Amino acid sequence: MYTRVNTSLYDEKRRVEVQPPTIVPLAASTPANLSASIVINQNLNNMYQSVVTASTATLFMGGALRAGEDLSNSTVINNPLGGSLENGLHSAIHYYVGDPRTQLLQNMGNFGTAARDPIFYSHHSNVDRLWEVWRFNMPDGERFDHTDPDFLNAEFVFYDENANMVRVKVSDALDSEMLGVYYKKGRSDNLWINYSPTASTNESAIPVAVAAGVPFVGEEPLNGTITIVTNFSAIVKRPSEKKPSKKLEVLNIQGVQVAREEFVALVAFVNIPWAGESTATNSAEYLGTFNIVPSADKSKHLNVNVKYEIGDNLKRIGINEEDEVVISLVVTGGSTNATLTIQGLKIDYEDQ
Ligand SMILES: [Cu+2]
Repeated sequence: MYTRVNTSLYDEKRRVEVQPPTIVPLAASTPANLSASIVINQNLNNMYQSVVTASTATLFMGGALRAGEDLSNSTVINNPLGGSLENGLHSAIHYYVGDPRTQLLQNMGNFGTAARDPIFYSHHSNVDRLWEVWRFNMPDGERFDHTDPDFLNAEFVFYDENANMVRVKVSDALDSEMLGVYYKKGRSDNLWINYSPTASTNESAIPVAVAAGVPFVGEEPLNGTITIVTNFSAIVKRPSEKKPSKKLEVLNIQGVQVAREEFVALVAFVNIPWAGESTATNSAEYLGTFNIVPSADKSKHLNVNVKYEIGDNLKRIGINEEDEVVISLVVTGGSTNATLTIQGLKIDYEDQ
């Protein structure tokens, strides 16, 4: 219904290549010539990794918003900005709907213009719906939002339908029924909720990585910043003690810095030292994607931590006792000017 020209739902500034019946890929690295069934499998795994295994509020939503933080220019290093829902799924749709014939992927591919496209409102309703599915419809039971009072009491100012200014707190928006919104769980949700990614490798890639000279990288501060142009692999230590049953094993890509001048995606894999732009994202080695959508304000610049649960991935590959794993980061999506740097890599146990 959004494609009918001369209707109020139409916007000419959209990517031509992903008009129906083409299926939008959720990974920016997806080559254009893949068959629909491969794109569907990659999308199902993307959904699985971004919603099902991202079981904590921090992994799924990002860190709790605190008073005074400028979200579009965050330098709060220990507070991940956005989680898998926002940086992965949500931003992928912004990127793919935005029109590459325009300078800043207008309209949807740029946060300064996204709401000019009517599809924005359906997209954001679906993002809100996925939050609800994450809260109440996951196989491991109910999940919980941040309880930090600084987050719950953070306020935003809006105009209501009578053009009066109203203040809304985060805590006012947590119960969708209170907002008068009811979401039905779609039958197709079961496809990704129950998706079971198979591994493309079946043993630890550490010996291969060591032989190939893949470097060991520890947590920040390192001796220097690591610049990633296209792809980078590292051997990363796992915690030495056994994982307590109530904790999650989490990779923390520390201090990701990038200018927000153009779209760029950071794709993470485990146990594939040769991972590159064409590595498929439908297997258990895929951890997730951080999609950085450009900002019209050129002074904006990110400095954030990016976290992915990796315990489920390692279990599916069959890596249990190994002390180290190979982590690969692929920079893709943008033109070659984007410089992305990181400050360290750390694997830790985090509370569920
Ligand atoms: Cu959005």
